[in-house]
Amino acid sequence: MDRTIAVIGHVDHGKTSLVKALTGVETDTLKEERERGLSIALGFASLAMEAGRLHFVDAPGHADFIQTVLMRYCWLFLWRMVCPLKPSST
Ligand SMILES: Nc1nc2c(ncn2[C@@H]2O[C@H](COP(=O)(O)OP(=O)(O)OP(=O)(O)O)[C@@H](O)[C@H]2O)c(=O)[nH]1
Ligand SMILES: [Mg+2]
Repeated sequence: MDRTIAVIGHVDHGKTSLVKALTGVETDTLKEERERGLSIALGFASLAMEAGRLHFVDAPGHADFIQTVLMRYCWLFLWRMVCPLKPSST
């Protein structure tokens, strides 16, 4: 079964580095993120496990981006709520 883990924490505390160490994926993909060494947008990565995939949502930690984080997490939460309600194909 797939699981999603939100990686949230204080700015510059190693969230993106942790996700990269676990998955090999650099989630800071924007030019501005690389230039500043600071996450600006949500980043996504996943890891294949025996029991399914672990998905990581890497959030920016800087206070200036908290609104972006909350908005995007709300959308992700709603999406997770709505998708299981899709009618079956039978
Ligand atoms: N010494 C040390 N430095 C680390 C470690 N993990 C990350 N860093 C360094 O800390 C800095 C910030 O790492 P990031 O992974 O970008 O931190 P972040 O929490 O994703 O930062 P934001 O997304 O901007 O909040 C980088 O320069 C990393 O190289 C660690 O375990 N030890
Ligand atoms: Mg980061």
